[in-house]
Amino acid sequence: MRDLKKDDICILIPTLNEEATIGEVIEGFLKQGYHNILVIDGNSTDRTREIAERMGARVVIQTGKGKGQAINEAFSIIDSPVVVIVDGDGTYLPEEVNVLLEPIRRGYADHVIGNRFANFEEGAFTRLNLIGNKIINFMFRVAYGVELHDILSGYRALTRELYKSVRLEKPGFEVETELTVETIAKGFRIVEVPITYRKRGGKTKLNPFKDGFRIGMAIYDLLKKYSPGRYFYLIGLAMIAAGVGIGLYVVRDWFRHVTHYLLADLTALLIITGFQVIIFGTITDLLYRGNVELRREINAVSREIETLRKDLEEFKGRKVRVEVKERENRR
Ligand SMILES: Nc1nc2c(ncn2[C@@H]2O[C@H](COP(=O)(O)OP(=O)(O)OP(=O)(O)O)[C@@H](O)[C@H]2O)c(=O)[nH]1
Ligand SMILES: [Mg+2]
Repeated sequence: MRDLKKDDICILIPTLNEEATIGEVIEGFLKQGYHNILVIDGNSTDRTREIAERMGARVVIQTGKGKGQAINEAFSIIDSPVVVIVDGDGTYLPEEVNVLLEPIRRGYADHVIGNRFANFEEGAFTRLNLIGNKIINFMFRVAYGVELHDILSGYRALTRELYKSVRLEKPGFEVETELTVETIAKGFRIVEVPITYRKRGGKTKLNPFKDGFRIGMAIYDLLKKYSPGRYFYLIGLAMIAAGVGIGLYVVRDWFRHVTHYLLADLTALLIITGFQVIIFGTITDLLYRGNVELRREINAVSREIETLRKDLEEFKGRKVRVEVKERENRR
């Protein structure tokens, strides 16, 4: 997007009891020249909404519960060409918003994630959160085969084509995972840029065990939906591994002159079925990849059409101006 202006960008801040930091976050973005700010609040019981309104942000109370529901609802309200999502807890720097927007400005990304691991203050991650984040990112890379390192970051930028087409179904802290998976599955382009991560002001809303488990389950759940090939590979491999395990036991006892007929049958069954499931996975994977490839092509064509449309409008505008000038000169 060559001609992205600051008012074309909506700064979206989900909040739940962030009175300690929401003021400085909004002020930071105003200082950078971003005045289009939407705070979507989860019915805070402190002064969050009052402070946000006083600072000139638009404040909406979400109709449901959870960060995911809040962001989903905000996506239906917003219509700006680009949205920047940022937490209201003061952990991200408004000064770095331009770093985040650069790949979209240059036109090589539809979704930019701010990678917190590039530069984080001591104490910004608790030890548990750091380990949890690393495990989840590792799981994600293995499951989806995409080289991303901070899929749970709360600082990201998305284009309208993307945020209007993603389907978010999970209500809570799985939202970042879902956004990332939806982007990949729908053939949009995602990149990471290095950002700074600071220690939080106010109280955390995240339960590392409960939410960590939910995020792990979301990665698995979405895999079934969006990368079925890998899902079947895992099942097939597990069956073959079980078959080989039982088979080794059968063979060992056979050398000791004990024959397990039923277990031998089970070994064969598990290994053969395992291979069949893998073959089935390969076919599913081919279909899936073809689908994503097609979507990617469609997205590229849509972008091309949009650029041509803008060029045409510009050309028409110039032509009209020339004609008006010619008419004036004739008079
Ligand atoms: N609207 C809305 N916002 C929420 C809700 N839960 C959390 N948030 C906001 O979402 C942002 C992220 O929540 P955090 O508690 O900071 O979670 P986190 O960033 O993963 O974890 P820490 O910063 O390490 O505590 C914050 O701005 C919260 O106020 C919710 O139910 N509704
Ligand atoms: Mg936070």
